[in-house]
Amino acid sequence: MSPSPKNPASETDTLFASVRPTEDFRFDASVARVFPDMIRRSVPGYTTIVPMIEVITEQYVQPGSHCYDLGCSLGASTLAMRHGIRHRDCELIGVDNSAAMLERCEHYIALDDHPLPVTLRCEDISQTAFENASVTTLNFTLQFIPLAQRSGLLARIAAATRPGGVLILSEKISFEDTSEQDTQTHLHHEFKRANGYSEMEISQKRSALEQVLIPETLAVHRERLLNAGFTDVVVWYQCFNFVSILAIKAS
Ligand code: GEK
Repeated sequence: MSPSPKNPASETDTLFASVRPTEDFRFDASVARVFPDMIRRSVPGYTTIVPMIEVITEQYVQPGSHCYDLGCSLGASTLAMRHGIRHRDCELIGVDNSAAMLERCEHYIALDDHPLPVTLRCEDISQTAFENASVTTLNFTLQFIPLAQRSGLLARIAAATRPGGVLILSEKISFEDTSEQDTQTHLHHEFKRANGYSEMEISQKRSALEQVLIPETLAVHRERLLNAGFTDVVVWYQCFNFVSILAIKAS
């Protein structure tokens, strides 16, 4: 079925199912087409974290503020935030630098029956100007930002966040302890196998992501968030080597 404007068809992820040359992973049209299936079968906890983003947004959103979803992809977290925003005078802004992702995101936003407008911006989040924020989400996006840019980005978000506002940061993490690293990596691969991915798919995807998705330890994330200007850092979810963190700016 070809995608219609009203119904962007989502396909099963078979992108790494046959032998292909190792190239860095890119968020292009072929990834956008299979993305909902890919992320659900690859990221432990994703299907729990997204609905919880609605709950957290509802808790921390402030009237007359801006809410940002950075690296919004097809808008799953954007829609969760939208449904958590109870104030009609808020602005919800989704940002992604993949035109292929945003094209599909626009369709999903249009299909969602909710009165709060969503502004979508096709830009690199390292260039995004933030202001008057109450809730910002980086749901598995910071891991794709070059290491040297991460502190500056978080500092700009923290500076633009109102007292009492939050950043929801979900990431794949690494571990200092090699035995813990091995155990968590093994369990993540078992999760992918249980979701139907073959050894070849797991290994080819891993090679494609090696230079693109750079995980860091929880200690590094915690220290960077505190240095950026957030006052409390709470891990609210972990499944294997995937976490979601709430960084709060004290009121
Ligand atoms: C979800 N949050 O479904 N600027 C803007 N966007 C970027 C950049 C950048 N520099 N780098 C990567 N992206 C979503 C899932 S996916 C996570 C987020 C994953 C975008 C990229 O185009 C992709 O859409 C998204 O970040 C990461 O809740 O695929 O594991």
